[in-house]
Amino acid sequence: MSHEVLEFDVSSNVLLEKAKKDGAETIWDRQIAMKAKCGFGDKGLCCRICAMGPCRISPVEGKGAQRGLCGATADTIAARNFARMVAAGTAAHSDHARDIAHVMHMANKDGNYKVKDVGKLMKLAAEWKLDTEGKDTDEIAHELAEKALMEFGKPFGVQNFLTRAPKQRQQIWKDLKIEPRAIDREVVSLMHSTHIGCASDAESIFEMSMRTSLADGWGGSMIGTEFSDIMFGTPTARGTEANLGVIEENMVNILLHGHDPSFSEMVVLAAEVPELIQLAKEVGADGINLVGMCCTGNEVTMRHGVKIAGNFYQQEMAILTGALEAVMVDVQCIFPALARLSDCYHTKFISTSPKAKITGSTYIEFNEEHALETCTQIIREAIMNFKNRDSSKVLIPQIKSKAIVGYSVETVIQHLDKVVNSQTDVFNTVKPLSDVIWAGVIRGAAGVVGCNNPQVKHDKSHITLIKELIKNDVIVVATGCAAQAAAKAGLMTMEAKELCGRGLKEVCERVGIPPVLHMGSCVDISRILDLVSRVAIERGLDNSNLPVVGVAPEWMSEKAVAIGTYVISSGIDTFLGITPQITGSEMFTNLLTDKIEEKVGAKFFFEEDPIICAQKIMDRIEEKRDRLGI
Ligand code: XCC
Ligand code: SF4
Repeated sequence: MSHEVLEFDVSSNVLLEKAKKDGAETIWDRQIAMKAKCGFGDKGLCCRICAMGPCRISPVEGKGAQRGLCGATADTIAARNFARMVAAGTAAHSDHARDIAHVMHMANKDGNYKVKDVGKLMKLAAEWKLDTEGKDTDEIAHELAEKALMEFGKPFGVQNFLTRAPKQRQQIWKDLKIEPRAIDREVVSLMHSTHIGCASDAESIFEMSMRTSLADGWGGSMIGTEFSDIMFGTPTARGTEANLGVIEENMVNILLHGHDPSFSEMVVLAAEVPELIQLAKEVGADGINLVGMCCTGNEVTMRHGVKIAGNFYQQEMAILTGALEAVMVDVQCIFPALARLSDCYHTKFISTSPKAKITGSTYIEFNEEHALETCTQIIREAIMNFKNRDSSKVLIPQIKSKAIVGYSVETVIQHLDKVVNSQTDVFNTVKPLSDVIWAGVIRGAAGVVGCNNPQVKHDKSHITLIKELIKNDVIVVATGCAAQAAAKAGLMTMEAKELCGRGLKEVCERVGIPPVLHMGSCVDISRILDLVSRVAIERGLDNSNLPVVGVAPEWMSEKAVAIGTYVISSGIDTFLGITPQITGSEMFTNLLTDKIEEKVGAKFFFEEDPIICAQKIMDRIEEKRDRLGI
């Protein structure tokens, strides 16, 4: 049986036609208006961190300015710009995590936020050496939350979660002096070091960037994931659907977009309130249809199976359908353009976070104390807006795919356990996974992550690359908008095993998993770090010894820069499908794509062609296998 997979996302074509008719502006119009990119910025050679500048370094040596007014070279400027992206990305992931920790600090068995996964709470309490004797669940949650909040500002010591990494990796971090201390401290410290007249040595700036990024991966992001699981439930495998076709004509459609599950979880709860469903029927709809987008979409699909309307690039497309009663957003990856675009339709664009007030939106502040109340109010607004929908302006592309989502590390291990049945010594480990890799049935594993970027055709790099990898018996784990691209393309179904090589296909059949596993949102890349480290530890190796890679085929955000940096700092090669803005410095480019390997055992690869990128990944995986003698 052949399984049909789209090559890129086609749901948008018809909507872009519609946009023209409706007089609505999209990212493509703005891209045309933008004309050519700034050549200096594109190469990382523009510095505007002080008011003597902006200073632009000529990319041609010996021609034009070679130093900024303060004397900063191309190397310094490129490294500083990159470092500041790492700091911003780390800040974004970690500040999100901080909010989750605060929510856990208000856990109350009679309140809005209750501890959902008590087992995971107790495990983490033990891991963090919390004395739980004689304390009830809420008390333990509060104390653990306080410990997590200390991870952001503790004056001494390093991140608690570092001990999850293989011993060898911890030693590398120690030797390089890049063990991340308090999260806020790393961000602040990097901002300090990149201030005018501070660090100019590009290599040292990058080392500090690695330390800051590790505060993201093994700090903020890991706290975000673990504490979300405790509060909202650890994801388990479940079915869902993905793409704009999940928007339904006869329903009150509400799009959830953003990142923080403490908001989206409450919206999910509120959407189930019987009076609200009744109200939706009273206004003539069949019910309430909650659909997700970007990482918030991943959070709620992993835990509730909420359908996925699309990824980053589709946020405007969803509104163009004319069938959304409301778009509810919190933080990150929300186009400011959505405000103007919503005005072309009846859609209410509702911002909720004091951290992300958006010009032209309706602002209804979400506050954890009155969480359910606020979400109920917002949903009510959406329902009351149904009558304003202009049916002549509705066009929903009937495209969607089924998908299985919800692969937390716990769920992956559970699935593996099923196939090795009752061999108690391997129970609850990743041994079956490492066994199939060692046996060569699976050649390796790839984490495919990240955004969409108009520099490439929507989802094409994601899909092409993933298909090549599974064809070559590389199992794929995915998060973020890459995961949504895979879901929309039908790659997260059992049928997708037909696209795999013989070995991976057999594993999928025996374990009962699709070849591409949805591991969650972008903070959930911490799940991938955890899984890889478990395999390494189980074999007595370091992450850098394993035939595993990270790939961000269509990345665009500062968060992605932080991620790529902590992934290589964790010993895992990272392939970027979009070249970062650093190529104006040959020295810094060489450092990232070559020299850094001597220090951390991994490096960056820049490759924009997904087919060639897949080949390079396979070469690297086979190289690692050879070195292991497997
Ligand atoms: Fe944002 Fe997290 Fe990128 Fe998607 S993948 S565009 S960062 S939503 Ni995280
Ligand atoms: Fe120019 Fe130096 Fe100021 Fe940057 S820090 S803008 S290179 S003077």
